[in-house]
Amino acid sequence: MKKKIALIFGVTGQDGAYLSKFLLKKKYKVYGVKRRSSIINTQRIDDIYKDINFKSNFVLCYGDLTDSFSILSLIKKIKPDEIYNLAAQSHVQVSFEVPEYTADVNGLGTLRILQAIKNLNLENKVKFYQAGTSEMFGRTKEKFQNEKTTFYPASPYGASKSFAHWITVNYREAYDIYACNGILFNHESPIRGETFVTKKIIQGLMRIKNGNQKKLFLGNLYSKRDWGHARDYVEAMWKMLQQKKPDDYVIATGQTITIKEFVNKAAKKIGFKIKWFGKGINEKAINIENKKIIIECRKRYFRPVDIDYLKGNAQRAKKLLKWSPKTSIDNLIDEMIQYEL
Ligand code: NAP
Ligand code: G4F
Repeated sequence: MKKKIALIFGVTGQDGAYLSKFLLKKKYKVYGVKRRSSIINTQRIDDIYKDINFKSNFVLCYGDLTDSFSILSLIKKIKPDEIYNLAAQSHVQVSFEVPEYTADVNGLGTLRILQAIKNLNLENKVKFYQAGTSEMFGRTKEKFQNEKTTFYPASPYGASKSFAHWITVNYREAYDIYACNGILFNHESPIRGETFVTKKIIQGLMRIKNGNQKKLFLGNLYSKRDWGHARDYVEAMWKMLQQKKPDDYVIATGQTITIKEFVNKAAKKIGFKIKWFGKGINEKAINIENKKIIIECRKRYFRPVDIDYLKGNAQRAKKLLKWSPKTSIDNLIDEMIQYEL
């Protein structure tokens, strides 16, 4: 039987690495697109080359979502069965600093892939996955967000992803492309980028424990996030492309906790006894054992506007995709700590 071919944009990222390994286990031939960088940044996927069964089915190519030519020629040459668009300027706070670039990569980049599929007359041959996000719900007042919740993005990132979502729906309806939006809530892992809050907290606390760092500086401690494990979430991406009809699905755990609660859980597991005091920007945590302040807040980590509350309802994915999250928040934190050790 002919091997299925997958093309992954954003292969060097957290999800790109998990998805590549997931598809290789399923015997796909995987082509991963990476952009040019001044230093090699393939750490998350280097282990693929150590696996004799994986390495012959894994090919890295250069491309960039801001470059239509590279997208078009890659799709033309590879003729994939499935395209996963995971590439993005994915940092919400950074999107306030580089809004135009964020819109270009995340919004127009998605359009460029869809238009390449159309220009190459592959509408009936290729399936497309778009990496949507709970950030599109933004400042909604809905207590549980699902596929019907109205978008109210609260950052250039959220707005760019909302464009990507709707252009994916539009190409599906206009040209009959098998195109799906995954609306994924926050998902983390040991290989999460170091400037996202979960990784920053665990890495920071571990360094403090080992005497390699004195303090951890954070921003808003009171926003709530619905955190799952990236390993579980990439399975949902694949499942979306194996259905009879394309559709959009929320992927979430249905549990939500504050950043502060996440810190408390991680600190306890790492062996700290901490006590909080102060308010707002002056809120701090001390290590009870030596009375040293180990966590402080800094203005630079607060966003011009933040999303206070995200909690997803993934009932539809449970019912139709037979998908549900396997990793609890406690197991996720344990795994992230273990990795730092
Ligand atoms: P990530 O770790 O930041 O990975 C993003 C990937 O996109 C990296 O491979 C990055 O390359 C690549 N990229 C950035 N700009 C590019 C460009 N101009 N051309 C080509 N590639 C480019 O993000 P992630 O956590 O794996 O998330 C994967 C996708 O899901 C993203 O689209 C993100 O917005 C979305 N999402 C993530 C979450 C989450 O909680 N993780 C939730 C919902 C949606 P470099 O390695 O060179 O930077
Ligand atoms: O870890 P974060 O930067 O993730 P955020 O903004 O929720 O975005 C992530 O999840 C989205 C899905 O909902 C993805 F689409 C997106 O690509 C990305 O993966 O921040 C989480 C919360 C925010 O409320 C932020 O204000 O943590 C708060 N926070 C507090 N201190 C901090 C910090 N965030 C960061 N990055 N760094 C801090 O020091």
